[in-house]
Amino acid sequence: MREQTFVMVKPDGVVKGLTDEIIARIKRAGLKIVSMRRLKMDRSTAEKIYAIHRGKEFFKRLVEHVLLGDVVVILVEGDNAIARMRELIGTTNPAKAAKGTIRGDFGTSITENVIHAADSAESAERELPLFFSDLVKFSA
Ligand SMILES: Nc1nc2c(ncn2[C@@H]2O[C@H](COP(=O)(O)OP(=O)(O)OP(=O)(O)O)[C@@H](O)[C@H]2O)c(=O)[nH]1
Ligand SMILES: [Mg+2]
Repeated sequence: MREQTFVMVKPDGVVKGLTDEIIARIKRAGLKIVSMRRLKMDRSTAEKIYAIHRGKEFFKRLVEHVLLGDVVVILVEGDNAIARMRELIGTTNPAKAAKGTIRGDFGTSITENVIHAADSAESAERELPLFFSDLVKFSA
């Protein structure tokens, strides 16, 4: 099924210069970069992206991390784009993520894990309009 998903290179990934490598991996997987831009996240948007984690012990650390520097937000489209992006990024904790995944190759800690990708269609539909409201099409 053709899907759109939301991907974000976190500040640690941007600072390490990983954006080009991440874009290359997404394209090599046959997925399309519909739009992307570099920006400084504001607190309210960061808290919306991670609203599901509000109240957890790591919530503040997580939000502070994405506010540390520029992020790169990306609208990715393609067949099964949501699940395929989750495969490309690897599991949350880089120490447990497989080699060959973005987090497995470049992540340094569970907070500095380089990249975010929406984990479901519901998350993608909630997260994409925060940045790409003019481009998002949900056809189901
Ligand atoms: N310090 C800390 N951070 C955590 C922990 N669990 C999750 N996080 C951070 O919170 C983010 C969101 O957590 P999840 O949504 O459960 O993990 P995820 O879907 O693999 O990661 P995202 O794509 O960033 O949403 C993770 O990417 C981590 O940076 C934890 O136990 N400790
Ligand atoms: Mg998540």
